[in-house]
Amino acid sequence: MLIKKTQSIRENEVTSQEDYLRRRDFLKSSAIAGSMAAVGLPLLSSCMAEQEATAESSPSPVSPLSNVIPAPPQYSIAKSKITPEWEATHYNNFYELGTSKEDPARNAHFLKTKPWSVAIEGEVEKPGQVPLETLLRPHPLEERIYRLRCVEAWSMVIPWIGIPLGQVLKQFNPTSKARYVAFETLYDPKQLPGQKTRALSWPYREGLRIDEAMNPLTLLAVGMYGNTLPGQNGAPIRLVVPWKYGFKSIKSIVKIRLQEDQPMTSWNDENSREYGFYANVNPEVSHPRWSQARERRIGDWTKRPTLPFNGYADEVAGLYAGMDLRRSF
Ligand SMILES: Nc1nc2c(c(=O)[nH]1)N[C@H]1C(S)=C(S)[C@@H](COP(=O)(O)O)O[C@H]1N2
Ligand SMILES: [Mo]
Repeated sequence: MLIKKTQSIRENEVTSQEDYLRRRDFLKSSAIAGSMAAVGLPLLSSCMAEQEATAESSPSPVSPLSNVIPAPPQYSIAKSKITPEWEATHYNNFYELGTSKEDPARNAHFLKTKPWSVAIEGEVEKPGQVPLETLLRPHPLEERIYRLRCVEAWSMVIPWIGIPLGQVLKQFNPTSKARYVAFETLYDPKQLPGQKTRALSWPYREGLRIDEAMNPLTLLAVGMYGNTLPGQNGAPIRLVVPWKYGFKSIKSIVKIRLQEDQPMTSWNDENSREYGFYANVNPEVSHPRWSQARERRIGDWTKRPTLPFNGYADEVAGLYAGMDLRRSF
């Protein structure tokens, strides 16, 4: 039942990041005129099928998180409005684990998340390679129920568990030159077999301005629905920036670099006309290939209007005072 529903949503979707890549790769491979050297999605499915045969296909285990501070009232929501856990963990974008929505859950078992450490580099007084447990230890875990709006015009409501990114960054004493924060996903094609293809330039990279990073809404999530993150959702630690399109919320982070210059980011590098550095949810700025005025909440049958800053304007609109949000999209 649920599977059927998810698939029908997918068919009705606007042309997505996924379709864009498929089309781009089709163009690439036809340019190579039948050569088997064509890179991209066909290759991805065959190399994954090969691995599938040898690896055991149990889902990556999650464990319950305790002592979590419940979501404050402004981020609480009626339980019935939360996206069913099954949907949030089986309809994913994580191109390192495949480019269809079903691939990440299927391939998550390749990703090993213990041990895990995160490098904190650049404009900080106390840089270091920090084991995940050490990074988390000083901070209480908090629940935050946030809307997630993908640039492909679908959305969910997800109860995350994590720590505000700002609290974590402060531990390392950022210098006055720290104007931006750059993030990187793990690069290891054995664990993230999608990296054997050129779907994007790896590792996946994202970035925020320092004030965006310090905003209390910005979360480093380590769990969802009361448990640790499943691999497909970016285990063991990922970013959640609820007022921006989903692609800013980078998964499976191994490096955080504070720096003076605006960082290069994967989707912006892939196609800067379609995916901006800021990527604030904005119903008034269309994607070049579709409108962003409405969205399909996963599980709903009808579309709903998309809200400016995904409904978080009171908290974040001030960060962009004086900026032209059509040009800096
Ligand atoms: N490393 C990495 N992070 C990523 C992606 C990805 O492909 N790779 N996809 C992004 C996109 S497009 C979205 S919408 C969200 C989806 O998060 P979810 O699958 O947990 O809902 O993850 C983002 N983070
Ligand atoms: Mo997305």
